[in-house]
Parts: sequence; C-alpha cells; structure tokens
Amino acid sequence: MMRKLRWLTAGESHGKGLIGILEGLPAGMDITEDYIAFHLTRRQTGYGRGKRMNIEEDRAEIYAGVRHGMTLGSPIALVLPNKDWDNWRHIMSITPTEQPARPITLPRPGHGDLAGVMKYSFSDIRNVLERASARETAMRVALGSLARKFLLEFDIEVGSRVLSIHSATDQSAVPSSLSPENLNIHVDSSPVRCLDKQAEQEMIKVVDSAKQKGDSVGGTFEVLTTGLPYGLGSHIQWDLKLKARLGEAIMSINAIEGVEIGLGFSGTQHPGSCFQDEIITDEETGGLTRTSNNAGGIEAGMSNAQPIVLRAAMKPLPTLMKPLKSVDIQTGESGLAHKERTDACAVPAASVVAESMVCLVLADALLEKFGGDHMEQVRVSIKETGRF
Ligand code: EPS
Repeated sequence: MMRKLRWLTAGESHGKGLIGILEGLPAGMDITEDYIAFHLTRRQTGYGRGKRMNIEEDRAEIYAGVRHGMTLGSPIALVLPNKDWDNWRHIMSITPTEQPARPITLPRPGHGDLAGVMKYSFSDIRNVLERASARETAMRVALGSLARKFLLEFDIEVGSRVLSIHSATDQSAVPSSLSPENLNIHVDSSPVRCLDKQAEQEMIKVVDSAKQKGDSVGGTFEVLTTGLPYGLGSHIQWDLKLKARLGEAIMSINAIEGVEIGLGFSGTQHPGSCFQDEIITDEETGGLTRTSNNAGGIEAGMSNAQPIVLRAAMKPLPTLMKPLKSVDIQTGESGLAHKERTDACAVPAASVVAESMVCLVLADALLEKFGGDHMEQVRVSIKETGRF
C-alpha cells in the first residue's frame, strides 16, 4: 500500500547477495554508504544470533540514483553482497551443475518449507527456504535507512526497544526525555536492545537456556516515532488508513505474528472514558495536546501529532537444533525436520527491521501529503501547511 514510494528487494539467503530499489525519494537529499552501513550493523548485532552473523559484515553499495552524495530523484539501487557466497557457490550455483547438492526433503514445522514446495511444485525445500529466510530483511533495513534519513530532515525520529524475550520482560517506561534517536543509542549498547539492566540479564538467560536445549525463543518489541504532523494517512478509505499501512508493513516481516498500536489489546480492559486521550491546551505552546497517548498517535487512520507507539510480537524461529517431527516429501517416511545453522533468538534484530519498515511507510505517507520533486519543495510545503 505504498502510494509515493515504490520498492522491491531480490536475493536468496545464500546467493550472491541482495538487491534493492527504492523509487520516489525527492532529489537533493544527502546520503552516504556509511549512513546505510551504520543501520545495517545495528540489525546484525543482538544476543542469540547464529554463526552467520560472524561471517557477514553488511555494507551496501549505492549503484544508482545518487551523485556526489546527493539523491537525484531517480530510483536508488543498492547492492548488498553476501560474504557467505564463497561457501555456497556450488549449492546455489546459478548455472546447472553436474552434481547438484542433495535435496532437502524434511520440512521444518513453522517455516515456509512445506507450503512453499506444495505451491511451487518443488522437490527440494532449499528452493523455498532461501527466499523465505530473514536474510532479506537486511535489504529492507538498507532501503529503510534512506527513508529514515528523509524523515530526519524534518525532525521525525524513529526508534525501538525490545520489551520481552520469552518469559523475560522489561516493564520500564521510556523516559519522556529520551527521543527515539537517543533511545536507539541507549539500547543499541545492550546485547538484547532493552532499557532495563535486570531485564537484560534475564533475557540473556532465557536465550542461553533455549540455545542449550536446541530450542528458540521469540518476544515483543516497541517502535516509537516522534515529530509527525497531523494528518498522515486518511480516514476516507480503508487502504489510506495509516494504521492499516503500518500493520501491513510490520506483519510482512518474517516471524512477526501480531501488531498493536497504542494500548492495543490491553486497551480492551479500560472503559472508553479512561481509554480516550483528552484534548487540552498546552500551557507552554498555546497549541492543543493530550492528557495521554493511549491511541498511540493514530485516530481514524490519521496521525494526530502525538508519538506513534507500535508494538509487535515475533514467534520463536522455526529452525531448531533439536528438530520436531516431520515427513519426508520424497519418501513419505516420518523423520525429524531439516536442521541447519540458525539463530536462537532474533528479536533485537527484528526491532531494527520494524523501525525500517515504519520509516518506509511514514516517508511514503509524508510524501503523499507534502510531496515534491526536490527536498526544498517538501520542506516549504511542511513549513507552510503542516500542522503540529
Ligand atoms: C536465517 C538463518 C540464518 C540467519 C539468517 C536467517 O542464516 P544461515 O542459515 O545462513 O545461518 O543468520 O539471517 C541472516 C543471514 C541475516 O542477515 O539476518 C533464516 O533461516 O531465516
């Protein structure tokens, strides 16, 4: 449901690399490969990742759309090579090979293995798992960093933190003095990207324990956005609603099984009189503000100038070192699911991916309302017509 931006990714997890194209960003925005690399590194860190992350050192090359460090308004193309490709040249060979690798035939419950081979009539699960892999989210973060830079030009900040991993929960609130960018600086120094130090230790423990048992753990995280004006998205049609657009983007992330905005599910425990955010005059600015932000910054599908608060749930990853029951798709015999190198926990990485998806959706919605061909046009439009 992108209206002004268009983007696509290509690439298999153990192929040559990932490719992404983002079209629709205005001309005149400064961008460097270092800025993109900074956010790619944020996604790679996080307690519980497997050995693959020691191999990859993600750095995207800008292939098109930028000249002398500035966007041209033309499609921006990024290439992100897989360092691991050297170890996979034979298995993932693009040309036919005389001795193909043994096919994978025992689908992992919870992965795309079974549905994928049925859908595409494959006899080798690798033909599905390579693209179903969350490796692809590296390119989303690369493209999302372009959208993030665009938003930052207008003081719109997006940050995130992990709220829980398995049974370990961080109950702390984000101090109002901590902007989303500062929140990121703070939690990026935590191996599990959480604020509370005691919760951090508990989270590390549950990841260690899962790893020891050959198991995996999921969790929840929160994405916060500040600085948005009124009126991104619209109430007039289902596919224009900002809430729907964010929901779609977050639900498209691998292993994400739920999204909530504001109080979300827990809001149902409050009567309307407590849930709704009363409107008052801000004594300092003379403008309008709210007594609370239970709606999470969106009302009737439009941003309401309050911070956007979004939470999401990631299921435990399906590749297990102690595999579950499965059936061989070639022989029909019972067996144990395919087992390969994986992450015991990827919740911290998923929170950075979710930030990136939020950046892409919000940049799109901002351009829809204040769009222009050049950054200066967008700046003037926001300054003259934006209401905060
Ligand atoms: C993934 C399995 C692991 C992860 C991978 C996602 O890869 P491998 O099978 O090569 O060890 O490390 O994530 C990434 C490569 C990444 O960049 O996030 C999976 O099956 O989804």
